[in-house]
Formats: sequence, structure tokens, C-alpha cells
Amino acid sequence: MLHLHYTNLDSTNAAAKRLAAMNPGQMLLVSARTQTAGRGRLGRTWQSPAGGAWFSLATPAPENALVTQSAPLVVGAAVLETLQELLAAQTPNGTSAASPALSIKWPNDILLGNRKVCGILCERTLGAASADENRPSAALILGIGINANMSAVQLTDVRFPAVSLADVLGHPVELPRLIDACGRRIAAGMETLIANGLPCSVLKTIKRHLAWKGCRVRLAQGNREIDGIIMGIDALGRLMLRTYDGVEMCNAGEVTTVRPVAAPSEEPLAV
Ligand code: BT5
Repeated sequence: MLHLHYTNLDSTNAAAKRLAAMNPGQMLLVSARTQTAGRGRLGRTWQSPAGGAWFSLATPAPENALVTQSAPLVVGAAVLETLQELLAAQTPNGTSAASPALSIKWPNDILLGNRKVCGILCERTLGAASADENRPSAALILGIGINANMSAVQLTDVRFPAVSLADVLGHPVELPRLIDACGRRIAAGMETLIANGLPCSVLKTIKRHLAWKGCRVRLAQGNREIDGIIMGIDALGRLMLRTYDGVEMCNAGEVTTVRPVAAPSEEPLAV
């Protein structure tokens, strides 16, 4: 995997897209110290001051719906496992038990103590006709932003409370090592996904760390809002929500509101 690091970029996702177009079939890791136009989902802005781990992987990938849909889960699980190892390595007895818990706000925001430490943006480039079938020119651009060595108090107007690794650890982490470790784990997960489908280990990690399991939430899907209780995820990584109408499997969406499950005296949501 070729790793290209820049002092400043507009967006590592945008740069990875440009570079992937020039290097079809090649896996690339693109990172930057700062981004001037860091992108979130749905056209939102990602604040990217110095001290964060801002990077993207351009992964050659066939234009296959299952691969495209599952990639964010693979990336989320890989980053969570890497952060778990990093936090464990920072504690004297080698466990992360002393740190606030890592969890996944489905589908792939990573929370540390219920505050957002990492956001993920997966995009797809369309492939041009390739002479070599084994080297697909279509690529997935997997963008990862980890609040690492800056403090989250620098961030303004965040829609969900944020935190950085340094806020929790009280000292900086080695950024190149963190980016490299995440990149390797994501690349391995993507290879398995493309060859064999969604790895069980990914589902296991997400199930184990799913935020707000058993809580009543509101999921926004475009203009639609679904209220229900998070039951878990299914074998395709879809969020299972128990609503008044039954269990709904959700492919996409964003949890916007969380409430504890109704007390017995309140009207129960259960069907
Ligand atoms: C995401 O979007 O969480 C995906 C973020 C992906 C960023 C990476 S950085 C490397 C690569 N290159 C890019 O250009 N992007 C990727 P979303 O769920 O839509 O969250 C965006 C919202 O989070 C914003 O509207 C803010 O409210 C908030 N936000 C902005 N910067 C933040 C930060 N550094 N930490 C936490 N929250 C932030």
C-alpha cells in the first residue's frame, strides 16, 4: 500500500479520488496534517485542525452493492479495534478498562465515553472500462477522521458532543503509527469483504460495541423518522429497530435522539 502524506489538503477523500483516478487498481493511503475542506456526510463540514488523524484509503473494489454497503461497517470495526489496542497499551496493566468505553453509533461513528472521537465517510468512484479484469478501476474511498492530539474544545458547533484521544489520555499519541495501524487493519478487512463477504469478526465487534442497545431512539432516514428500540444488528449489519409495527431492518440512517426505555408506568413501545 502506497502512503502519501501532505501538510495540507482540501480533503483527503477528494485527494484520494484524484490519485485513484491516476493509479487504477492501486491501494492508496492519503493523509494530511490539516484539511481546509474536510467533508462529513450529507455535505456537512468536518473540522480538521492540526493534531487530528485525517486520512483516506482508496481501495480498488468491484461495483457490488454488498461491498459498498458493508464497507463502512468494516472501516468502523477496524478503527474501533485499533483504538481499543492503543488505549489498552497506554494503561499500566494493558487493558482499556480504565478508559471510557468505546462504542459504535451505528452505522460507523465511533464514540469514546459517549462522545464522538471518529467520523467515517465512505464514497465510491465509478470505474472506467479496464483492460485488466483483475484490476478493477472502480474504487471505494474510505475517509477517516480521528480527533487525536487536538482538544475537542477547539471544535465549534458540533451536532453531537465530541472528544479527542488526548483529552482522555492526557498526552498525545503517535499519529503516523495510529494512521498506519488503522490503514493496515482496514485494508485487511476490505480484502476479506471483497473475497468472502462481510466478515463475522466485523459483525461481532459491532454487536459487542453497539451504542444504546435496548434504548429508545429516533432514526432519521432522509425526510423519514423512525422511532423504536435498538435490538441489535442483523447478519447484513442492518440496524434492527423494534417499532410499533414490528421489527424494522434499517439499511441507512442516523440516530438523532436517544431516550431510556419507557418506565412500566408509561405507555410501552413494545409491540
Ligand atoms: C462524519 O460525518 O462523521 C464523517 C467525517 C469524515 C471525516 C474524514 S477526515 C478524512 C476524510 N476526508 C474528508 O474530507 N472527510 C473524511 P457526519 O456524521 O456528517 O458528521 C459531521 C458533523 O460532525 C458536522 O456537521 C459537525 O457537526 C460535526 N463535526 C465536525 N467536525 C468534527 C470533528 N472533528 N469531531 C467531531 N464532530 C465534528
